[in-house]
Amino acid sequence: MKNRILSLVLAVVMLMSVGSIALADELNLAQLPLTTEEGATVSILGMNSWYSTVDLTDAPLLKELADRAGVTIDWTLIDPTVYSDSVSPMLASGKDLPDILEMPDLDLNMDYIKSGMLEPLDTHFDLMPNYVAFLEKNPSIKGSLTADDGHIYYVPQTVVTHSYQPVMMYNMPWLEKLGIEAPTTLDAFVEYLRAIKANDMNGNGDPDDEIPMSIQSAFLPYMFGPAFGLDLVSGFYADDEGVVHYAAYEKEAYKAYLTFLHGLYEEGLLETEFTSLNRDQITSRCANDLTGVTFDFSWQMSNLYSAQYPNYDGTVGIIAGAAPLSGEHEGFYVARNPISGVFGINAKSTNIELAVKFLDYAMSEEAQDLYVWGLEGLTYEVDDTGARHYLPRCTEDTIWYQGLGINAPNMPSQQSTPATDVLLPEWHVKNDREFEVPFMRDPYPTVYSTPDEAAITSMYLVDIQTYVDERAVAFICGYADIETEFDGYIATLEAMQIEELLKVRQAQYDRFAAAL
Ligand SMILES: [Ca+2]
Ligand SMILES: [Ca+2]
Repeated sequence: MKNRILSLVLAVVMLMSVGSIALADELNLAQLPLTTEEGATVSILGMNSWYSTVDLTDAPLLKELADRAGVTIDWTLIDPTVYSDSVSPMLASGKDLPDILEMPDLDLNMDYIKSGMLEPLDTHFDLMPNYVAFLEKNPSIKGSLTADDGHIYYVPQTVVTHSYQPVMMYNMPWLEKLGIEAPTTLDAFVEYLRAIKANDMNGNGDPDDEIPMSIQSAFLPYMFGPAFGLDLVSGFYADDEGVVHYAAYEKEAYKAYLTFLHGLYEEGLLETEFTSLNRDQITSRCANDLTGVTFDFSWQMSNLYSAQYPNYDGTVGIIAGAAPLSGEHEGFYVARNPISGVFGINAKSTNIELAVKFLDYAMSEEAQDLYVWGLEGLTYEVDDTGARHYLPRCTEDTIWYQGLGINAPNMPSQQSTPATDVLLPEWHVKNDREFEVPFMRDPYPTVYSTPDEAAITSMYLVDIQTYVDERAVAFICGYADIETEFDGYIATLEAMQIEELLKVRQAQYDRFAAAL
């Protein structure tokens, strides 16, 4: 399930790979150029473009960035699809590494940090005004990036967290036909599914060809967990008092969640083959007007699902988002953690000061503006009201556009909501602000593990997750009986050392909270 979610997230990151927007006249904290030394060079190890036919070595926007900084960049760029496999051995050998390193992962077990290969950036914060300002504006990112020794070793690349995340999506014409609003409670939701079953919603004369609900099984926890007060997406989560829980080990609430889903399954409202349903099948159901509700990354509602309907004209959503479902608990959506990548500085570099300054400049508002918008006249124009518009070539000539270095996968670029908005129809943007963003709740944060914590986690967590996933399907489908076997399930989790893991997560959460 984890891998599935990860690949979904990745797909969306790629679709939405747009960085932060900024006003051109925003205060620029870096003193430019960063150096007046002739021939100054900064070497960088980073990801090349996600487009296999694009090489970012001479990308004009990144060249522009380097020119303003007064440096030449010596790139080592590697295909993102093999980045981890290629870079990990290079980092392990530690020989002849560039000054700035885009890491192969978030280093959550601090393997690279503890190896001593990275310069502690906070010891250079007097040279990093842009990054210091960023951390002040983003305390939870600061909390995530503060290692257990109190130092900060990385600069982040970030993604949008609260907009365009996984949400409920309804067949709006069907709701209208039934004369009802989008359900906001579990009870009203079940009534909606029953009405679909009972009626010929698509008007083809067959009352039985509709499939009430089309949900990929990985999204069931997103969709129904919150109504029971559970963040099953994060798995571990902290309550308002800062106490960490494991959602699938919440005796009352998780049992109620499973009982509800088993009821849907028994009534034929959750389809028999729900574990194998995929996005292509859901898309095809939309094309044939066969289904009443789905749950997916918001991104899909306009460009994928609504677009399947012949009468969709881009102005009104056919498959459109709505508020989350509430039960005994107020519904919410689970947002995403912001950090998608990290950059560090090679502690053995002979060029640390300039590398620090350049990495800081690469985080500046000015640099972010360049990654997102490019340059006036090249990628965008400004209208009479001062608003920016991308030039037609940006959407017509993808390879040229990507080749500019837009959204910079090899830089600490910050994805932003406004820059994503411009790629979506107006109704979808409104939908996001009205029905999606207000209900987002932060997931369990990204937190470093100490080596001891990492050892405990790797010893127990995978087995626990596998067991939980397998039992969830068994309880929902009725292969296991909730009334007689749920207590045994809880006892098994205890035997699998769930309490030890909770202690680890609690200690990590406490460090995160203290670093805020
Ligand atoms: Ca029907
Ligand atoms: Ca029908």
